[in-house]
Amino acid sequence: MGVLDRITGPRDLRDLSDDELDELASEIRDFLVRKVSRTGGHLGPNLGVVELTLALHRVFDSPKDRLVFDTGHQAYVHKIVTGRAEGFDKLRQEGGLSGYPSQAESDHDIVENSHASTSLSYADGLAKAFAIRGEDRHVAAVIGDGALTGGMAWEALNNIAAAPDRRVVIVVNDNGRSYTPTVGGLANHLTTLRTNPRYEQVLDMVKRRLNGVRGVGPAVYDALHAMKKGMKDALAPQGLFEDLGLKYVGPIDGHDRASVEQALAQAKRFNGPVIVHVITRKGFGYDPAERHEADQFHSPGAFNAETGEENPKGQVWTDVFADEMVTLGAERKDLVAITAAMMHPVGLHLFAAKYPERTFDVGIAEQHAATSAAGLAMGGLHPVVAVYATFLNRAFDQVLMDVALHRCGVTFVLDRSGVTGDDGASHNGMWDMSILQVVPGLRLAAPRDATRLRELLGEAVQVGDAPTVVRFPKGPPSGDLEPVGRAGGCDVLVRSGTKDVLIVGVGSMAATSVEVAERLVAQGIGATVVDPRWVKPVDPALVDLAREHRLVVSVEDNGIVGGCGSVLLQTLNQARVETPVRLHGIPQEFLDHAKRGVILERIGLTAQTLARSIVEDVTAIDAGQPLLPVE
Ligand SMILES: Cc1ncc(C[n+]2csc(CCOP(=O)(O)OP(=O)(O)O)c2C)c(N)n1
Repeated sequence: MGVLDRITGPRDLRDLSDDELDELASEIRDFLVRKVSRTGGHLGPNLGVVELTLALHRVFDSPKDRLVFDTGHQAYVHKIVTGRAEGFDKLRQEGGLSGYPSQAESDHDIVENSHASTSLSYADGLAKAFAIRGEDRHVAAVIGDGALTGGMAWEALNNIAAAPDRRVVIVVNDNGRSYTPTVGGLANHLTTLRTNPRYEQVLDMVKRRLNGVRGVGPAVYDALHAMKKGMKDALAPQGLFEDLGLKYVGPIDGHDRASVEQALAQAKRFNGPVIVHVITRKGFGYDPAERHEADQFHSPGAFNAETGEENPKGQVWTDVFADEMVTLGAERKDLVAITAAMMHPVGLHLFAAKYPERTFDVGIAEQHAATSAAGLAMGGLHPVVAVYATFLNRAFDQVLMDVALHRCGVTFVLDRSGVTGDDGASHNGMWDMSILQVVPGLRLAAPRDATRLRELLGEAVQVGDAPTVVRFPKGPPSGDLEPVGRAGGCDVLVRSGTKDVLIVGVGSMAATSVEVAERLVAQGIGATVVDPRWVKPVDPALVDLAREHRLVVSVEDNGIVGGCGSVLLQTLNQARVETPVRLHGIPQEFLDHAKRGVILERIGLTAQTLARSIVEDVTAIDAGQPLLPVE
């Protein structure tokens, strides 16, 4: 029986000897590699925080004290020591453990939103609440150097620092990387802290040397001491944190558990806001991860645990975008690319390799990315901002007021739109087509296949006086679907039989809609399928087509509220088109994690379920009855 088998909760960690704790750390690393190799998941970040997490749970008394993990992708070790090791067989799968903290799973989890840079704000609020309620509880927030580049983290620091009695321990888990190395002034500052000799040591050395010179030394030392702050800044400019009024402890070797524990205990005793700067290595202890240049196994799919080789994926949407950006970059010298700390995941690495001077990694700063893009556009360039769809939510006001109001030609490329699945509620890209509908002048394209992605991206970057958006899902595109005709700017994909049903298939749902049509036609129902290509603004051709059919059906991989279908319905209403309209999309809920296909099945976005529902609607229309309500 290993040490890990004896751990049922954090209390069990308290009685372990140093040797047992070392053994436990090693068992946890083996466990992580073994389990994540089968399911895929956030490996590198978790291998880096094994000692840190053990130390946190030995110093703080969770769940009385609150541990908040920023982003939450590095909470696997926390899950293991809080009694959830068995759940790792079904990590990120339907009914299994979430890849992030989850209130439903454990009292030890509180913050489960995996959008970055929020932990310090939650911690600030929790500490205020404990103080007002007179509860003797501490809060420790773990934030990576990547998440610390996000604006919200600095808004929180500004507040936390203003309350010297607020009991918040901020652990900066500094591994120098987001996916790729963290960039920017803050990253440079952390590097300086990391690599410079600690100023106390240097001061000691100066003191020893000067005191050795009789008559001169002490006076000079006193003068020096008076200038301590200036001296300190010159040697190791940690002024950044201290000038904010935050106590700084560090840098600490994050793989030396005893040192981390000592620093955390000291910080806890301080009873005020303290930054504990811990240096860790992403992927620590697993050679293939440590050597993995692109992202040190930040979030691999399933892989061979012996060799570290990832299972082959085939071409995904991101690859098509990556390739097309290089082509467009050659044609358009004014094209610039922006990533918010996700160069490889959004596919800008190829463009960056070719045009480094035209590529900007702005850190985990989607808001800044959008407004900075507006500035670039005002300066005469055409920026392409590539982010995951769900993270654009952060920058809604910037898209609306800074880009659209100023009529800036900026193209937003939204990868991982629609149902993404494995990463749970916060990662589904199901909000963009609703929130962006309200932005005046914005044009939004949803390509159905690889050829249309290239085509629509090319069209988008031609628009110089308004924001454009191109959104596509996770995974591989379906094979190219050639049109049989054109209606306005829409591609007609199927025109079969009488004009009974008009199906408007948005983006990846176009392929599903074609399958639906085949099923309808097999049952003697005539069907037309169109892919609008540009879903915003609504193409007037759709209004004419809707008028000619007996039922209009929209199918989209986006929240049903305020999405494309809903705007189409509104447009038809305003045009006084009386054809009944049925909307299909993602129910407006926070969807639990599971594979994309499983979720699409569950929410009825499959050809079989859609066809069944349409047949029911057509039957009702034939019988002169109203359409049945949605279940
Ligand atoms: C708002 C937002 N943008 C982007 C991401 C995607 N993302 C997840 S983890 C990560 C890097 C985090 O780096 P860091 O905080 O240093 O943690 P590490 O993985 O290095 O431990 C990014 C960019 C996110 N979760 N939230």
